[in-house]
Amino acid sequence: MNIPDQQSESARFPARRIIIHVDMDAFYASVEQRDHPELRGKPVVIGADPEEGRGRGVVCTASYEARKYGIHSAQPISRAFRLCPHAVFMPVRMDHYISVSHQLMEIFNRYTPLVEAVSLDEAFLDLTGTVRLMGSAEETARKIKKEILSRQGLTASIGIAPNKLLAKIASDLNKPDGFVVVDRERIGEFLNPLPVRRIWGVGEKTEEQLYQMNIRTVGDLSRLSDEELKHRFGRTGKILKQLSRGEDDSPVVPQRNARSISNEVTFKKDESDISVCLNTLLWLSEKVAFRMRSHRIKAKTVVLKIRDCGFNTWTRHHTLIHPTDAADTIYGTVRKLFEEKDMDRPIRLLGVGMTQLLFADGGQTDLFQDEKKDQITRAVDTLKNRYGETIILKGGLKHTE
Ligand code: TTP
Ligand code: MG
Repeated sequence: MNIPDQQSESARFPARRIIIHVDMDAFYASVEQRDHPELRGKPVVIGADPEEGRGRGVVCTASYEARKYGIHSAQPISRAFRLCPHAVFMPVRMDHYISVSHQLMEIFNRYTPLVEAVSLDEAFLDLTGTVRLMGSAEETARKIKKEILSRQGLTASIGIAPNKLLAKIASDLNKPDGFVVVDRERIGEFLNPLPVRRIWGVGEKTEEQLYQMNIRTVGDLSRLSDEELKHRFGRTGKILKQLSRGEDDSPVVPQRNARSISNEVTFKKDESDISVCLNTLLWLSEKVAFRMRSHRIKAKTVVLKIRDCGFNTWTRHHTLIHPTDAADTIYGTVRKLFEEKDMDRPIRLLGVGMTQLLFADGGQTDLFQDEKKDQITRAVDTLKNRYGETIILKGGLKHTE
């Protein structure tokens, strides 16, 4: 093993950025509990109709009370029903959640123009430039949390850190209603004890490999020698090391500067249930559409990405006559593309994206702008290509039954 790098942490994080990651707690379920006070404190499951245990389709989310029974996102609804038949099962009111999301994003935008909506209930905010005007980032983050509660009656978990990677890990650490600050001088102290799984890109398979090497924590990983990492993981080893040291210089990109918008998920176990796949495509379409609408963007080209269990990857495009930001149009198109593909092997990954972005006000984004693909995106892509694991979603689509 290598002796840990002696370079001081502030030297490794030179640009003093302050990023926060806000993630709403049990989002759809919390909105329902807010709107229906009689549901507060009760197990609430949002998703497909359980039909007394015979229902097809999946759980979108579950209140924290329901999670105690083992219910979680992307679980077959029939399984959720078996786990807790007395839970309150409710359908998805997507339009409603979208309008709540827009109001949340409005709150964020009042604090900084650098807001990157990652999904309906999640955003990165770059607060670096706001300190002089608004006081410490911690104060600002607390104000945001308070404002979300007072205006929307909802709780959020927030992570504050010198970069996106650490902010995202932090927001997830103390859910629900979490507030975790990562001190730039104590990044090692923060990261080292965490299970290695907390690192972006480390999914079940990499975790297994690392366990075999007796690597359990992020600290263990960061102490592995470069040679060993290279030997075991090839080029990805270097990236793993950077991530394990909490290094990430990717910027917070407001959607207006993006060239395409996409969301994807990797199933924890390869999926052959078509209804689960279609449900996931619907959810991904909703996410993409939401991101477009919140930034007043429309787009013409719909992209479907599929990876099967053998790591064969296909992308299929369809260009619409009119630009859209409507989830049902996007879903209708990807669904068709999906059905045309005739999959004969279980699916590992699904992605939905839109390219040829147009601003709703008529302007076109600079599609050819030579925007350097940021380091973390490359890192995560490389890991995904190599290991195909759950990366985007902290909880991932857990098909563990
Ligand atoms: P998440 O932020 O992953 O989950 P959450 O907000 O419900 O719970 P928490 O963050 O406290 O762990 O997703 C946000 C919303 O996206 C969620 O409320 C429902 C929806 N969703 C799906 O529809 N399908 C899924 O598989 C997942 C993971 C989320
Ligand atoms: Mg959430």
